[in-house]
Order: sequence, then structure tokens, then C-alpha cells
Amino acid sequence: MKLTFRWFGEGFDSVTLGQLRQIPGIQGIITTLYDTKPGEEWPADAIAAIKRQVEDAGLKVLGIESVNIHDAIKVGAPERDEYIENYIRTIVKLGAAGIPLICYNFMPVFDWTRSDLAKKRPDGSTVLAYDQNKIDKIDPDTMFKQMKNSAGGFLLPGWEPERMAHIKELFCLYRNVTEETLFENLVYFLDAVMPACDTYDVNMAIHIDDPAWSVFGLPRIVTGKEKLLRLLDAVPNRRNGVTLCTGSLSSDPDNDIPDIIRSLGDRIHFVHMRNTRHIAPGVFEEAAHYAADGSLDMVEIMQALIDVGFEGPIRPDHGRAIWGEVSMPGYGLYDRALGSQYLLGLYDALIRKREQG
Ligand SMILES: [Mn+2]
Repeated sequence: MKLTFRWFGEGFDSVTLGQLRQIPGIQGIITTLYDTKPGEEWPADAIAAIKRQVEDAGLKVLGIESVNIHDAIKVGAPERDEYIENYIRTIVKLGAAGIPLICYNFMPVFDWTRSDLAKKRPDGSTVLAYDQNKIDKIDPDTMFKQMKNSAGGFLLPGWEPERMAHIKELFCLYRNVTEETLFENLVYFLDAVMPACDTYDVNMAIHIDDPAWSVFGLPRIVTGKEKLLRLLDAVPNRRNGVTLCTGSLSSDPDNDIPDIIRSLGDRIHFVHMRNTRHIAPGVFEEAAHYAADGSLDMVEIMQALIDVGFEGPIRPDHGRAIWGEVSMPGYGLYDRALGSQYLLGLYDALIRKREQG
């Protein structure tokens, strides 16, 4: 597997490429054009510029997270074909630039959701946390304002203020969208983009919904093993694959992550590794990557990835905020760097054990 880090680009990320370059074992960067909007065709010169910037720092762009999907595609609106054409042109340009992976999600209206972006832990660190009881007491507009106000001035991925300004209209768009229609619209989109993915060797890797259940009554369809397998069957092209996010899957403790990894096998194109602490049904908080700090069996998860022969990019996912670092919530340097070394340690030890038979 190839150790990577997510980097939001200069001006958006508190972490520099120079800092990432010094993390032992790092092989590449997962980045994006953070100032593009969902539905927009990406300019080739901007792709070339960010690629050059990463390469000048001695690293390589191993994937994009994310190329966001316009709501018209998700709801199946008449203008979706024009946005899909834009998406295809972006795939073509990324593929032509030698970037082999696109991570995306198909969650209605907003991306990942938390009730607290800085929950204090006993050791003084803070983490992202989710409590369904708190979410049940507020409306989406209030949640967006809370997220924005506690993000420390950073722009949160998937929470573009331009879109969120129209949150009520967005909810109206999804009024008649059931899980089934959302699924059909996802299949329609994937069928349309697969030929470009084949021609340009680009893998599409859908991220798990976070949390892995319906929020504010909106449908969510990428939540567990059966739904993932159904999606892979519906579009059997191997370019249609998954971003296996352990943290998002773990929001539902019924998800047996090692079993899901073994079921998906080589359709896993990208891995997000993080640990969470399950507190009660619908209530969890994020934890350090170290297994004993949370509820996930990180050793068994790594073993499963080795067993299925996973060789793609993997990255530490959200970290705790520690040592007074100021960063985008979940995306500081320090705790993700610590987590990455734990992941490499697990990997080296398990590979050595396998070699020794
Ligand atoms: Mn993730």
C-alpha cells in the first residue's frame, strides 16, 4: 500500500507540502482544486499547476479527493447530462495528467456531519464527535451555522457556503428522492463516466456516507456491506470501486469492517484509516489511530487489507487536535502524522509475520 496524505492546497490547508514530505514512508498526496464548485469542468492548467507544485515538493499526486458531484446528478434533474459531461471532461483531463483516482461521495445536500467539531477529551485533545440526540433537536440550517462557526475560519470540505446559502431549496430538490431513485441516479452517473475511466485509467472510488444512516430524512445509500455490493454489481466495471473509510463505516457498529474488506476485495481503490470510539447507538467520537484508543480493531482491519492484496493509496483520516495546533478540524499535521506511523508499524509487522509463514 502507498501511504498518502490529504492536502487541500495552498491557502486552504494549514499544513505545507514541505512538512508532509518529511513524514517517514509518505509516497503521495491526495488533493483537489478546492476553489472549484460542484458541476464545474476543471481547467487543465489548474490541474497541471497543482501537479507541478506537488512534484516540486518531491511528492506525487496519487488521487483527487474530491471531484464533487452536482445535486442535479444526484436528484436526476433534466440538466444532469450537461453536468455529467463536465465531470467526464474533468476525468479525461485528470487521467491525461496521470492522476489515477477520484474519490467522491453521493450524499444529498451536505457531506460528512458532526454535532461537535472540538469535543474535549480527558487528555486535553479535541476530536470531532456526533450525537444523534443533538442533531434531532436542530434543523439543517442551524447545523450548518454551528459547523461554520466552529471551523476556526477554515472552509470545510463538502460544506461550500455558496451551496449552503440555499439549503432550504436544496432540501426541496430532494423532496421526492427516495433511496431507490438516488441509487438509480448513481448508477446512471457511473454508467456514463465508465468509458472515460477505462480510456484514461482512472478509478472512481465512492466514499462511505458519514454517518452511515439517514440524516434530516435525506436518503443515504452507501452505508454498509449489502448496499456496497449491490452498487458494485449494478456497475460491474472494475473502475467502479470504493473508498473504504473505516471511520465512516464504524459509525454503525453493525458494520463488520474486516468482513466488508474481504467482501469488496479488489474493488477497494482507496483506504481512509481512522479509529472511532462508540459511545451509544447514534453517538460516537473520533479517536487516535492507535487501536486501544477507540473501538476499532485496527490490527485486524490492516490484516484484512493485506489479505485482499490491497496495494493502492491509503491515508490516515481525521486526527485529534493536539499540541495546540490550529488547523481545519480533523486535518492537523501532528495527530495524522502520528497515526500514519502507527499504520506503517502495523503493516510492516503483519507483512513480516506473513513472510515468516
Ligand atoms: Mn473518510
